[in-house]
Amino acid sequence: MQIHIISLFPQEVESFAHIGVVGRAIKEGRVTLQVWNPRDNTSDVHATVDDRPYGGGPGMVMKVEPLRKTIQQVKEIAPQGSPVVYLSPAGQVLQQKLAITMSQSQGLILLAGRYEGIDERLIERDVDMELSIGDYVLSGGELPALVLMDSIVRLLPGVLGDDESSQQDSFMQGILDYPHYTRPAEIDGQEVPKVLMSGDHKAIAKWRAEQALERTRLRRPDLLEED
Ligand code: 4GN
Repeated sequence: MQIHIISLFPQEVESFAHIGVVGRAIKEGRVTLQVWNPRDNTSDVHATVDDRPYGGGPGMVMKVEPLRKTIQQVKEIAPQGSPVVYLSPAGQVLQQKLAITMSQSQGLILLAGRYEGIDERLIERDVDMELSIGDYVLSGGELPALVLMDSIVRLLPGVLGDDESSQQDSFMQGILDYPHYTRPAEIDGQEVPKVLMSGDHKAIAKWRAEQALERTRLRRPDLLEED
């Protein structure tokens, strides 16, 4: 999969991208990451990427032209049909099933905004999908782009080994994960549930399924409602 991230802070993206599971997937060539700076597509001496909002108000707005030129550049090398995704609190909220769908794509073009936002005409003409990672506001779209990338890359074939398989993850079954324990068997009077030490694999699977369902019922009953 080709992932392209358009950002005014390419070092922020690079500094988080080459760590852990995602970093390994890039190193192994299962994913390519290219980061593009719209400032490289300016022609004035000040390399202007933002301007004051029409109608007044605080802050600055990202200009259309440097972003549009950058998107066109990326589209020249990205696979046909790679969607342009703008990370924004006003977008559709990311869920596991959307990450699964997006993991089928050959390429993704992620647009990370800054300041008060992007000129709406760029969004209308050049963006395929507006996506949010949750109901809160951040100072830039870089972290949301990295969150989206992580949620997708870990689903790609071969990225996770058998023992870290995403099939076992919380949400892949549509419910929360069961609780996990490792050695020692007792810490300050807190014991590991006995069934996990029994060696009875059927009983362990049953206990874990019950725990997962019960904590979903208590913490996230909304996940158990059918849509
Ligand atoms: C996305 C972007 C939160 C999200 C963002 C989110 C940068 N904050 N919930 N901040 O996915 C205006 C310009 C705010 C870009 C945007």
